[in-house]
Amino acid sequence: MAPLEALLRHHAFRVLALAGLLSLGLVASCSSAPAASAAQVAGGGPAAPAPGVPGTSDAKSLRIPVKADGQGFSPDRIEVARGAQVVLVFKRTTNETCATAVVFPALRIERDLPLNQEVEVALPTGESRTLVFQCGMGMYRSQVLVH
Ligand SMILES: [Cu+2]
Repeated sequence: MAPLEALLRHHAFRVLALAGLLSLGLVASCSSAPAASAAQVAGGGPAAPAPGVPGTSDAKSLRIPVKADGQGFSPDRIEVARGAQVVLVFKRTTNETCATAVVFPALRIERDLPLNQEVEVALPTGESRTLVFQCGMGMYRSQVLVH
């Protein structure tokens, strides 16, 4: 199957799935996400650092791995404490996804995600807000809650 064709099919499916969710009013519900994909990370608490990954950022920063694959980004919901030094470490693990880049619209950050390469994005956590990140076309959406 041609990659473009796969992408188009993927997006067509996502549109249908999103339309279905919208009609059910489930979009805003946490329970619509697979339980395993949600993560809560408290600043200063036991983090989930990627073992064996050489730290290129400040040792005190919280490094949160985010996987990009055929299901989109996981975890798709991340909570961090306001004021914490947070670095999201993205890694795309398959070509069977359109999440070949990650975009933070509110931050005007856009990064390519080369296959199997870690890409770090430091987050501003000075104010309480929800930071959405998504694939280049905005079909996969995840969020970071700063509070
Ligand atoms: Cu997409």
